Amino acid sequence: MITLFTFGPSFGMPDASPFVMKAEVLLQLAEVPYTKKRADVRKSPKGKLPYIRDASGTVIADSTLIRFHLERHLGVDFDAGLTPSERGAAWAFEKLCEDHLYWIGMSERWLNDTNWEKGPRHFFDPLPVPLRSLIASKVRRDVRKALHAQGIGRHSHAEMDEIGTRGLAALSDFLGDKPFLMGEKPCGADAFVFSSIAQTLCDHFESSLRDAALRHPNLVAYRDRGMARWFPEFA
Ligand SMILES: N[C@@H](CCC(=O)N[C@@H](CS)C(=O)NCC(=O)O)C(=O)O
Repeated sequence: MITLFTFGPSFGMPDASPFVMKAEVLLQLAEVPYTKKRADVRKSPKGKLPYIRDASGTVIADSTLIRFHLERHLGVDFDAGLTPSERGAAWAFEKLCEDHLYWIGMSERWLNDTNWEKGPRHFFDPLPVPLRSLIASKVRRDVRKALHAQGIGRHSHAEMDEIGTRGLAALSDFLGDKPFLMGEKPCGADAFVFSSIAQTLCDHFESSLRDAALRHPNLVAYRDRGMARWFPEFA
C-alpha cells in the first residue's frame, strides 16, 4: 500500500497544498490503494510535501516524480488516448499553473496581511508560545524570499493580477465546455490544473486571482466536477 504524506486539510480544502492534492488525484487516477499520513515538512526528503512511500519502502518526493514513478512502476499512462499535440498542451497547461497561478496564490496568501492572519499564521499554532511568532515570522520571510527568487514576487499587485488573469483566461478558453482539460476523461495534467483552480477559488481568502477565476463559470464548474469526483467530502 502506498502512503501519501500530506499537510492535511486546511481552509476548507482537502489539503493546504495543491501539490499534495495533485498527488492524491494521480493516485486515484492510477487506481492504486493508498493511505494518507500527516507529515512534518521538515522531515520530508526534499523539505517539501508531498512525498510517498510505496509498498517496497521506496520514498519518492515531488508530485511530478511521483507521477513518473507511478507511470514507470505501475505501467499507468495518465494521458492514454491523447495525441502527441494534446500531451504537449496538457503538460504546458500544468506548467502554467505551477509557474504562475501557484506563486501568485502564494503571494496572496502569505504576504497579504489579512490572509496571513486568518491563514498561514495558523500553521504555527501547535508551537509553544515563545517560539510561535518567531518561527512564523521567519517562515513568512523565507516565503517572501522564495517569491522574489522565483520572480513573481518582484511584480506589483497589478502586474501579478494581469499575469494571473491571462493564465486563467487561457485555461478557461482551452477548457471550453469540455468536462476535463482534454475531453471527457481526466488526463495527468487535470490533477494539478484542477488542484490549482480549486485553491484559487478557495473562499477563505480575499484574492483578486479568485475574483478573476469567478468570472469564468466553466472554471468554477470544472472545480466542482473535480471536487465531487476526487474529494466528495469537500464538494
Ligand atoms: N515541486 C514540488 C513542489 C511542492 C511544494 O512546493 N510544496 C510546498 C507546499 S505547496 C511545500 O512543501 N513547502 C514547504 C517549504 O517550502 O518549506 C512538487 O511538485 O511536489
